[in-house]
Amino acid sequence: MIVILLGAPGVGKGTQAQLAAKTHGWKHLSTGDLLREEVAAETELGLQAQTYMNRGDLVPDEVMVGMVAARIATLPAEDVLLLDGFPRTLVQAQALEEAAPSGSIGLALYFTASDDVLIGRLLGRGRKDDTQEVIQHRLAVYRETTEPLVAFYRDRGFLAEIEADRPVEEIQPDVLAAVQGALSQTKLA
Ligand code: B4P
Repeated sequence: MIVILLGAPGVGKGTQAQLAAKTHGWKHLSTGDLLREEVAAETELGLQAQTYMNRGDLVPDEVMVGMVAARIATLPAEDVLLLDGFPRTLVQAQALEEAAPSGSIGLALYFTASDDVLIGRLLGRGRKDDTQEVIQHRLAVYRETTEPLVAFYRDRGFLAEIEADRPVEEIQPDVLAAVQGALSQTKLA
């Protein structure tokens, strides 16, 4: 089953996904991490992506779809894959529906926190793309381009909302409960 992690930059998608994957033996695919690996290896894709990431813009859809599609097409039915940072646009969401094994998208976890919390966390994280100006831009891009996916997945009956302005270890049980709930639904179907 594919579990999509949705939410603003800095809401803690990566933090929750890493911990949950380690604890429960789930798979974790982070498009941000994949891009940062490409940047570190100075590949052609990485050099292209870096310009977008440093500005706080999204990397073009065709690059991202190419990166994810091949990795999910062969997902065994019994595996749980936490898809962290993808999709971020409607085009990516539609491409995911085409590339994913039939019926495998089972849940979209939507993490929420106020802008003040997000900005504080990102400034604290201190990554290269975490400057005040870039953060403001990333939040604006998120509101305009990614947030509409909340309604997209709510309409499909996949959405579970998680209040993320809480300690990491308080959020984890909610992640587990939502995944287990979705898994039991897919077994009933
Ligand atoms: P990502 O790497 O996906 O990063 P993110 O959304 O900024 O952060 P996340 O929500 O995972 O927060 P984190 O756990 O780190 O994206 C980076 C860039 O890559 C994008 O801007 C874009 O350019 C590009 N990109 C990636 N995917 C793309 C796509 N599909 N299409 C186009 N472009 C794409 O947590 C943040 C901080 O908060 C950490 O310091 C953490 O320790 C702290 N924290 C987390 N949870 C906390 C909690 N509960 N309490 C206190 N602190 C917490």
